[in-house]
Amino acid sequence: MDSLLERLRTCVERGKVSGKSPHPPDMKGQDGADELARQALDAGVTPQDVLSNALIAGMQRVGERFRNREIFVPDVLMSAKAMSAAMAHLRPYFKSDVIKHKGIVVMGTVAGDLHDIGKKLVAMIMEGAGWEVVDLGVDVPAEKFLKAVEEHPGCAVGLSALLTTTMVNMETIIRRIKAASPGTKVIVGGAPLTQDFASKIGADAYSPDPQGAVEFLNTQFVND
Ligand code: B1M
Repeated sequence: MDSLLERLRTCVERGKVSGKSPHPPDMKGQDGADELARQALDAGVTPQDVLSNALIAGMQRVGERFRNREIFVPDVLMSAKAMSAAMAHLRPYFKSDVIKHKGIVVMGTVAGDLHDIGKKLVAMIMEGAGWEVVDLGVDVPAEKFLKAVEEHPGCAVGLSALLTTTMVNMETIIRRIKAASPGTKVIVGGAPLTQDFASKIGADAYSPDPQGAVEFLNTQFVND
């Protein structure tokens, strides 16, 4: 069991997407993140363990190696692909059996920022908790959030940012959402954020993880 998770973590670290992918050359012919995630779940490993102990742990290592200039952007992209391939197997486990949705959350990675793995993960866990997520994607400007808020009255908004240079864009987006629709609650998250920063930019909530975002939604928005 542990060895399956270790192998899966290595696939994320090394960017080994599937058995068919030729990258990295020294892992050619071996199972990749796609197959190993399936095998781990079939062997009874919990989706949470797969997520925390293989996928997130692997990506954490990728971040460290990237920071130390041991690997470069193309390597990180392959790791992101491997992580996405594995996450596809987790999605059904996080699907909600709540028939009636609790409400709508408009989610997006803010303008200038292309990181979407964390945002997709948060969206998946929100959906699993019974929320309908309207995912606007990455590099989302204020105008697009405003349009979505107008189209989904009563929704909450979730903003994600992974760069210190883009987290500052959250402030403008929040200001414009609040000007157009003062009652709209905005949750922010992403690795460089802090509660202090979130409070300064006028966010209603900050969470370092998906669960905190869901807890906030549940306390604020469950209407019956
Ligand atoms: Co980039 N990148 N990247 N990158 N990248 C980081 C963020 C970095 C920390 C790496 C490093 O230097 N160690 C660094 C930022 C430094 C900084 O700003 N201080 C960095 C950099 C510099 C860059 C580029 C500028 C590199 C370059 O081009 N020279 C460039 C910027 C491109 C752009 O956005 N304009 C860039 C590009 C990329 C790739 C495209 C190659 C790829 C992204 C692919 C993709 O997302 N589809 C990538 C990746 C993969 C990373 C790292 C390695 C991993 C990010 C990730 O997916 N983590 C990252 C280093 C790291 O974080 N360790 C790094 C896994 C994910 C599950 O975690 O996203 O944190 P995370 O989400 C978490 C929480 O933050 C939270 O919950 C999630 C689950 O636990 N959360 C929320 C997130 N959003 C939330 C919202 C909420 C609540 C919680 O409520 C709404």
